[in-house]
Amino acid sequence: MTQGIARRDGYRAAAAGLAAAAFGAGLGELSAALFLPAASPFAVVGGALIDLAPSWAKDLAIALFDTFDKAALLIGIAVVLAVIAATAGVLERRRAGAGAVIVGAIGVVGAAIAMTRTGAGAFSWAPSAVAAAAAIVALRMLIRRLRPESRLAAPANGTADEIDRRRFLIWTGAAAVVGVVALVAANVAHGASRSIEAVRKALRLPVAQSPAAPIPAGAELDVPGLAPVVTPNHDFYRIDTALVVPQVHPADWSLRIHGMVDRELVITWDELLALPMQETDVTLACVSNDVGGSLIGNARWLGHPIRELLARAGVADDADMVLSTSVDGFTASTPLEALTDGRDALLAIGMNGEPLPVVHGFPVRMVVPGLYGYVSATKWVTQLEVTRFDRADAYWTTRGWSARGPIKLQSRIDVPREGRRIDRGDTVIAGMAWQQHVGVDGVEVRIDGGPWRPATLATAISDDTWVQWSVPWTAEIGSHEIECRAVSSKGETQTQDRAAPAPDGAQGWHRISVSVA
Ligand SMILES: Nc1nc2c(c(=O)[nH]1)N[C@H]1C(S)=C(S)[C@@H](COP(=O)(O)O)O[C@H]1N2
Ligand SMILES: [Mo]
Repeated sequence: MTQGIARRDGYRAAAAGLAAAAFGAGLGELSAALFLPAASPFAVVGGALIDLAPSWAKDLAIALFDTFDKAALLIGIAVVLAVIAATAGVLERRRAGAGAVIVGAIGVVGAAIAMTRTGAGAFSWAPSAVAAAAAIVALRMLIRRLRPESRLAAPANGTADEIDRRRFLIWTGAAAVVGVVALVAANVAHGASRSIEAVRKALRLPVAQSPAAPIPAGAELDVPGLAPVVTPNHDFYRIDTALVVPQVHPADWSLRIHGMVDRELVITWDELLALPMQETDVTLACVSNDVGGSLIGNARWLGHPIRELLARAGVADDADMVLSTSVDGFTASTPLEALTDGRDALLAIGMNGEPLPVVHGFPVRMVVPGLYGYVSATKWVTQLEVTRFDRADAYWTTRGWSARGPIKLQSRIDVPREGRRIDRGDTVIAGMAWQQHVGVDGVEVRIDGGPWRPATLATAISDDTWVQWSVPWTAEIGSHEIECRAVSSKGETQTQDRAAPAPDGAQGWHRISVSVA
């Protein structure tokens, strides 16, 4: 009998731990959402984990969860917290204060991490402290009702015991409900900070002084299943380390250009808008994009050439790199040459005719043709430091990726889809090819290791964009392997040698299997 009660009380203690944790997490998140959005305990811990995670873990997360990698991370944190909270509940029942110490330690860790994050303020520790304090109070209050002493003190009849347990359940349930409601409210409050979205929507972009030519008529082959040559903003891949998307008000935004320059420069949003704007089509690709992958997209960007700003600041002769910094601490190392050699490297404010979407860097980001995003496409950019590769390292460089990231020649088969069953007879094979700022001269396709056949290239928008290609195929019954390879404008043929994305981009031929029936 006593044993049974003990076991049941063990479960109840674990439940109390969970409820106390929900209560604390809810109040902590709510206080953050209302007063210090950037100091949300979940966000700071998640952000720190992202920054600390080795590259293979990041690759694995992208491979497993794709763009749900961030949701998966938050769920992971919640599960770990739940296990710790349940344990704290059990220990607190055995010994008053034991569970509270564990909860307090978690709070201290959260507060310490919050203080070390980029942009931390004097009170960034506070939401974690609120969370821990609330959880400790709830835990102690709930567990006290389970403690053997209090049970012995109660009259040894079942009715009193029943009432006690019922009260315990009510209070535990109440703590859990308050916690969950607070978490939901925190999310809603956070959503309200989408006021930045409202600011964005109300913005009118300036007219380009040098507009891009219309997309050439022959750029789009109109093959069903083939990626469109201009990627709509809502379909554009998103890669960044930001667990909470930075909400930067244009009025608060400025860009500081400093380092090895003759004169420091600070540009405000209004000053930027007053500068001549240029429109240009650039295909952006992620270095993590595997052969055949989809972490690539093409957009029409509107912005001011970065070389003009660098010229105004006056760059030292021995500088060879620009370290750009985002408001959230992300950094990228861009070879100075790529910003000054005349290519369309932009400080961009527009994407496909709209202000930059918030997830794509609103209000201002960099776009540099010919380089992978991690060394060039800093979103929410606020600083350009002119420096040298032997003096500074960027975010991914310190994590084992190459300091410079020129884009490799690549091609991809979109149609038919890998593993698809298709009907025999006349059909079409189609895909995309790219090597930004070099350009693609041709694509070849072969089936079942046979002879290479030239594909028809669509009209390229420019050397800075990807290009579609297609080739007719009379599919015969059976299973077939299709491969493609591109030839660049420099006459280079895409290498067959396979390489994984790390450290400087994937390479090798895209090969798919289809069965024809
Ligand atoms: N602030 C910030 N900018 C960033 C990143 C980031 O993590 N933080 N990731 C870079 C990487 S790795 C890529 S591939 C591109 C992706 O840009 P997109 O999300 O607009 O497609 O942004 C770059 N700019
Ligand atoms: Mo990337």
